[in-house]
Amino acid sequence: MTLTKELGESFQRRFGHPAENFFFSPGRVNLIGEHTDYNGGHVFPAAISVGTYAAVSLRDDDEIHAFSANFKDAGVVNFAKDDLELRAYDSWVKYVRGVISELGKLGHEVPRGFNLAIVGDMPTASGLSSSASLELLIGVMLNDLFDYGMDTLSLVKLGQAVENDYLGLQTGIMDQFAIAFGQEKQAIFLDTNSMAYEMVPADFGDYDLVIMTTNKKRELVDSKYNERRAETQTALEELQKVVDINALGELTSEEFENNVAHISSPVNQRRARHAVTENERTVLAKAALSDHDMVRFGELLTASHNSLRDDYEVTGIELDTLVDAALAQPGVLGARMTGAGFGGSALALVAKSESENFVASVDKIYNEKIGYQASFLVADIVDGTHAL
Ligand code: GAF
Repeated sequence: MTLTKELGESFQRRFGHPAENFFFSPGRVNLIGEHTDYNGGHVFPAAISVGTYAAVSLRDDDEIHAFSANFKDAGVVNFAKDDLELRAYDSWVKYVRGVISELGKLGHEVPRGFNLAIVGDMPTASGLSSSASLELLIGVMLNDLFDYGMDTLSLVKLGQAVENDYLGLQTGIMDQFAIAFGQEKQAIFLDTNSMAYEMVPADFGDYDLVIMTTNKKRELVDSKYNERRAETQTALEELQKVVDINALGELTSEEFENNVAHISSPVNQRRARHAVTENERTVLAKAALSDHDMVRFGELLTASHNSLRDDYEVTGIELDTLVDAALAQPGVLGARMTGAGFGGSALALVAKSESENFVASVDKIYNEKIGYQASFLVADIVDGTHAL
């Protein structure tokens, strides 16, 4: 049975009538360009087939009744449509409140209540952006149901505002952008400085893009993320005293090395070096993928991981184990962590003929070293958030 059918049945059981509308919102994988989106650099993500689904029907009152098949124990959560305060115990419902709250700031009212059931098929804490997936799912759904007439970029910014303003996480725009603008079999090459973007065929030739999820419990990711953001911001402010730039992404690595001594902390020097070199690698990787030069593309993926491990320090033993194990397998051209890091997922470019053996071997090495299993999936690149 498909997940949409299952969701429809679950909706009917919970609410006693069929759902009127269905929506799907993908997750995202970032090919390369990590921690560059809040440093005015390039990113190169794509929307993937695992994500979140919603089934919805309008109510005649002002209540929202919400159920998630992934949080069955919470049952149906009921709240008034203007009860939008963030609560510590809220789990996934905070994204519904957050989207409605941010819509309100834009002058978009939710005129009546609704019954909502959702389900997601991403591995938990996978770092494949279940939160941005959910923000876009709810945003696109309400835009559709209540005819706000918001365009895709406004919906992207709405999702980011939920993170930045409602939840207090200083995330960049990459995840929401990839999830909303995604197109089947295309990666999105986005310049976060100018917001210009280009679709690039995500054609890996004889290779699969394998996503490897650590299954590490999510902890401290948000505070460490905000800390990294502050470190690169401090480095930028010191550099701005001597070079005329708005963002680290405007520097070549040569210009950076000529001026690095103006960054007072050695740690912040490394953080900024990552932002600058990662931006360059992303531009080169886009050219390599466009030229079908998989060997070069793979080398850049691995170089990105090394920089995230050594200069940005956002990998950790779980991600490093997956990447090292992946690189030791036959037919692997490159591997790197993807997303914010500190757990979550990594990706590897693996010869299709070796994919099965690859999963078995990496799974074994990871389990032996870390003590629990990783999960694996071959990325399928799909369209952005839409009605079904
Ligand atoms: C998280 C953030 F949400 C993105 O904006 C981005 O900064 C990413 O980490 C790191 O590249 O997914």
